[in-house]
Amino acid sequence: MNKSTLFRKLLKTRRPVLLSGAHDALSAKLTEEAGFDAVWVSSFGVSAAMRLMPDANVLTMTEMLETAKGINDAVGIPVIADCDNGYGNVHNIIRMVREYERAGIAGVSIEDNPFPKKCSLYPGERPDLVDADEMAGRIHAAKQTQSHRDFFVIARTEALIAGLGMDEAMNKALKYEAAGADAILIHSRQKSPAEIREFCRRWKSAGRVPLVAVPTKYPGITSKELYRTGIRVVIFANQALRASVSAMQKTLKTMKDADSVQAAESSIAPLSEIFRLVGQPQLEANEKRYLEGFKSKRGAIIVAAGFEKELWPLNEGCPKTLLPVGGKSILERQVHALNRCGITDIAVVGGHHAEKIRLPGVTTITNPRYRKGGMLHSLFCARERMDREFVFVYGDVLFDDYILSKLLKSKKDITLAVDRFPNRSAGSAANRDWVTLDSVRSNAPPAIGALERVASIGRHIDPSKADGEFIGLASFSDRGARTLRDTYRRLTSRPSPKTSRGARNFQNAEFTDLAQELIRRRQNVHSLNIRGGWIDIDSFEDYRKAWKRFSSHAPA
Ligand code: SPV
Ligand code: MG
Repeated sequence: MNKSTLFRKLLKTRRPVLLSGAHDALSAKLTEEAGFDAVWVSSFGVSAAMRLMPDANVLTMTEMLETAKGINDAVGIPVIADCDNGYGNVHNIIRMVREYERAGIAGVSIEDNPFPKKCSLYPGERPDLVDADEMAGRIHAAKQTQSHRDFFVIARTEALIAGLGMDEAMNKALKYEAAGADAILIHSRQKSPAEIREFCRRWKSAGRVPLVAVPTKYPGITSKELYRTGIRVVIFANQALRASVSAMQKTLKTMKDADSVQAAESSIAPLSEIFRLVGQPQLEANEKRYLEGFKSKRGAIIVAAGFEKELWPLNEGCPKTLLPVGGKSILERQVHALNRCGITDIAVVGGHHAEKIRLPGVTTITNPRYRKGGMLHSLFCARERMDREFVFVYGDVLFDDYILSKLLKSKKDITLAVDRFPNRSAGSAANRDWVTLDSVRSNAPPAIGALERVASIGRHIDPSKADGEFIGLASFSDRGARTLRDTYRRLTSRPSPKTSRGARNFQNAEFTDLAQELIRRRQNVHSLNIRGGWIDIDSFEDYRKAWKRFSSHAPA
């Protein structure tokens, strides 16, 4: 419900509507929690607390409005803003009403002080008020400007404080009512509520709109007593501010005297209370809902365990994946590429000099059997990370981002990046992961970016008959990961099982042996067709090529 409407509903109850002054969002929240009906944005309090300024129109309307907005946003109850004299003449009031209403403030109070004003409670202050017609013009302007019919405009008269007497106070109030005021705030600084009672008595027969009072100077009276004399709205304007000053002074002295915070601990709000007030539990909930929920849950496993004699002595003291290529190691380039595609949960399975693999944000898993087992065993050293979708990367392959981002978009359960235009003569053709595809029947050129079913994979394939080469980059959906795990478990739990082709058993197998076994078991394995944009480093010649490529290109 609109807060102005809510405020008007409060006025229909048979009890005083009780407001307490707030100077910031926190004090407003405490006001609401204490059970007050609405918040009074006190010009006295905001000037003092927000800027350490006297209540004398020193703060601008914008500063007051900013605070009122913060207050209004912090609470569900209506907020009535003390807008002093309206910050100028009617032009200022027109803008002010527009801005305050737009901010969701339920109503404003405008007083008949001139601009600039001084707080009427200051000692010796005897304001010269603007004449009643000018003030009536302010109220009329405010009422004409509001867009919601329930926006609430309180006309406040300082006539009693200015010493103009009861008759003049009554005349002014009636004029403001005639100009459209929704309520009259009759202010007094006498020590007794006598003049307020007298005003109420007269108003009963002369006025129609509700009366508002601020019993700062006659504090002995309760809001219920005021209600019985004819006041509908009671404002406890600055007591909360003053309480906070006393509490801070006392605590600061205690801590300073004791030279420790311990002495204050028992008399101050626990940290948990501040956490609660600012909604810290909601912060955690939001984080789970909006941040973690949208973070890529996909992890990556980089297998970099092997020792390749072809590269000796380059890899004598470090794993191949740490060899620098154009200023960054192969592994760093891989990790950065994964990060750029939103994958931050990365594990590297190391073997040969695994202790050297230390990269921020990357978990190192060691395969102590790296000399005996094949690549597959190394991959399954990270089986704990295969309980959800993941990307699998050979530790010696560098690839362009486009390949990875296309692979991540694949909706297939198991997708292998396959170069459809491999250089069949380069390097040792026998040690490469050749692929044949189901669909390749015609002479039509391969569709780059397309997904096709893999018919067979492995080193056993005749390079001249291969449709492409697996580049060492694969993605698995949740289901694909489950299939991979289950199949591996079944194969390795049998005594010395044979792979479909070649490898002595699955303990020593290559990744492609398991992929081939999946195909044999009629599981779908797909290729993502690519053309170039990658390089694997198996020899000095590859390493030299990689250097050439990455010292003249933008980093991969
Ligand atoms: C305020 O709180 O700013 C008021 C009320 O205007 S009083 O200070 O009591 O005048
Ligand atoms: Mg004020």
